[in-house]
Amino acid sequence: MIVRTLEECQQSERAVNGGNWESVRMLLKEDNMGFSFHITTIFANTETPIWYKNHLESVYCISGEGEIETCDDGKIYPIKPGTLYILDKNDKHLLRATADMQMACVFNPPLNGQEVHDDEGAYALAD
Ligand code: 9YT
Repeated sequence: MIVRTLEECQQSERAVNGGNWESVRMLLKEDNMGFSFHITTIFANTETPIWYKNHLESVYCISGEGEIETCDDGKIYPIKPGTLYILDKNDKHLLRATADMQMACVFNPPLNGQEVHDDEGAYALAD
C-alpha cells in the first residue's frame, strides 16, 4: 500500500506550476495504477485553453467557483463545489475561474509527473 499526504506532496517536485494553475500530482504512472491523481488549483480570474487529445480526464470541484466552455458547441457549464466534469470525448475546452478552484483530477493514461501544457493545451503521452 502507498500513503501520501497533500502537505508532503506540495513540498516536493510533485507540485508543478502551469502558469494559470498549480497541480500537485499525488499518484503517477510509476505507481502502476493505470491512472494518475492530482489536486489542482486553478487561479482566480484566469482562462485556460485545454485540449487533452491524448488523455481522458475527470475533474471534481472541491472548492471555488468558475465555468467550463466546450469549444465545439460553445456550451458553458458552471463549476461549483460538488461539480464533476468528465472529458469523455477529449473535449477541447476553456476553463475559467472566478475564484481559486481546488480540483481533484484523474487522468487516464497516467501522467509521468512533470508535464505542462503544449501550444494546443495538451500533454504528450508518457513513454
Ligand atoms: C482542471 C485541469 O484540467 N487543470 C489543468 C491541470 C491538470 N488538471 C493537471 O495537470 O492536473
